[in-house]
Amino acid sequence: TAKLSPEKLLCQLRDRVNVTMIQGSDGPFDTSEWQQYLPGKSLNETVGRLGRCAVVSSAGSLKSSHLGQEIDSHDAVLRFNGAPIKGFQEDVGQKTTIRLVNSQLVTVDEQQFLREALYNTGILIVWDPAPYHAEIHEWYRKPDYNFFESYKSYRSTHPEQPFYILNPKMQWQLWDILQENSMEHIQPNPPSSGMLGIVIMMTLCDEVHVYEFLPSKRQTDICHYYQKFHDRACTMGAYHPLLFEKNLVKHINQGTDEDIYTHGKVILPGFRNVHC
Ligand code: NCC
Repeated sequence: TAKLSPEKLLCQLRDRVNVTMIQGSDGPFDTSEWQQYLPGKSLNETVGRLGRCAVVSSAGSLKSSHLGQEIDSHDAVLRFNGAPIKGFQEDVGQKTTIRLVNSQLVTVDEQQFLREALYNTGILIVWDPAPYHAEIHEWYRKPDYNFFESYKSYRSTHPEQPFYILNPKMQWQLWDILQENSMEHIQPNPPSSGMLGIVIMMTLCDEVHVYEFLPSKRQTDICHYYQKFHDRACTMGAYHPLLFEKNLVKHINQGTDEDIYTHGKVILPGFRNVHC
C-alpha cells in the first residue's frame, strides 16, 4: 500500500537519502585527534565502481539455502554485525567486501569486536541511532551508544583496514520516506542495519541483489542463520520499522515473486541506473 509508484519511490530514495561517511571536515570531527583515526580515502575511492552487489541479511531462512556460490559470484558482498561465514559458506558464501555494524555491538560487545578475526576482513562501517534529524554536534554529544573510544581502539590496532562512521543524517532521511509511504504511523526509531545496508549498496553498485530480507519459502521463526534463537520479532521488527522497510523493498523490487519465493532474492537498481 505504498503511495508512490516504484519509479517515483526510487527517485525519492536517490535524491533525498544522502549516503555519506563522517569526514575529517565534519563538525566535531575536525580536530587533529580525529584526523588520525578517520580514513583518509572516501568510501567511493576505496571500493571503486562496483557492478553486481549482494546484500546478505542475517535471517534464519538463509539456513539450507545453498546460496553461497551465487552470493560469492557478485563483485561485492555486504554483511551485517556479527554474522559469521565459517561453517556457513555453503549457505551464505565467504566473500565479505563491507560489514555494516551497529554501535551497540561495537560498544556492548567491545572485547569481542576488538578480538574476533571475523571483523578483520573487508571494509567496516559503524552506525548509531541518532536523535531525529539531529545535527552531528548534538548526536556527537549524546550518541545512543558511545562507540567512539572503541572505534579509536580498533583503528589503532588495525590502521590499514578501512573503517567508516556512517553520517547519521541518512537514517532519518530514509525513515521520512518510509513514513510518507506507509498508511500507518511508524514508531520513530531508525531503520534496521539491513535497510541501511541496502541503500548504501544502491549508492555504490550498478545492481543490488538482496538475499532473505524478504523471506523465501524457508521463512522461519529462527532469528539468525547462525543461532538457535527463536523470535518472530527478528523478521517482523520490534524496535526497527522492519515491516515497513520490507513493504517498501517489495514495492521497488525489479525481480520476480518466484525469485523471492525460491531464493529470498530481491533485485534493485543502483542509483546510477535510476533515471528521474
Ligand atoms: O539481527 P541483526 O540486526 O544483526 O540482523 C541484521 C539485519 O538482517 C535483517 N534480518 C535479520 C533477521 C531476520 N530474521 N530477518 C531479517 O530481515 C534485518 O534487516 C537486520 O537489520 C540490526 O539491525 O543492527 C540488528 O542488530 C541486532 C544486534 O544488535 C546485532 O546482531 C549485534 O549483536 C539487534 N538485536 C538485538 O539487539 C537483540 C536487532 O534487533 C537488529
